[in-house]
Amino acid sequence: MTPEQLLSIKHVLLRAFTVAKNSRKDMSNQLHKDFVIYDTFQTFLSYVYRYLELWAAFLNLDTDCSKVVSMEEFVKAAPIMESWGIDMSDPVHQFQLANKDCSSSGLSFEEFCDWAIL
Ligand SMILES: [Ca+2]
Repeated sequence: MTPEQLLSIKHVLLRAFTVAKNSRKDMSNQLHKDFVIYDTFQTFLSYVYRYLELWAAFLNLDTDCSKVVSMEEFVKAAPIMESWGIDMSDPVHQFQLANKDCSSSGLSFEEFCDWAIL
């Protein structure tokens, strides 16, 4: 992982922030809708950790550094994902499940996270 890749975690933090602030059940207070507050901060930190792991995994799959994982990259990395405990007996099917917008270019980080977390 290059230093530039490590510095490009803004979207990781934004995703963790969004999930954490939306995890609060009581949304009657506007403060709870817009901010991570004391009781959601631990959730935020756990999501930062989880999404950083996913970001590192995504970068390993994105071998041409295009910020999307193509089907070719995805299929080629099937043994790696199998070692993570994911059933990759049909990698093309898994790619199709993850590629929610059916983009021909490949999987975005968000699509990869949604697929990996399910
Ligand atoms: Ca790529």
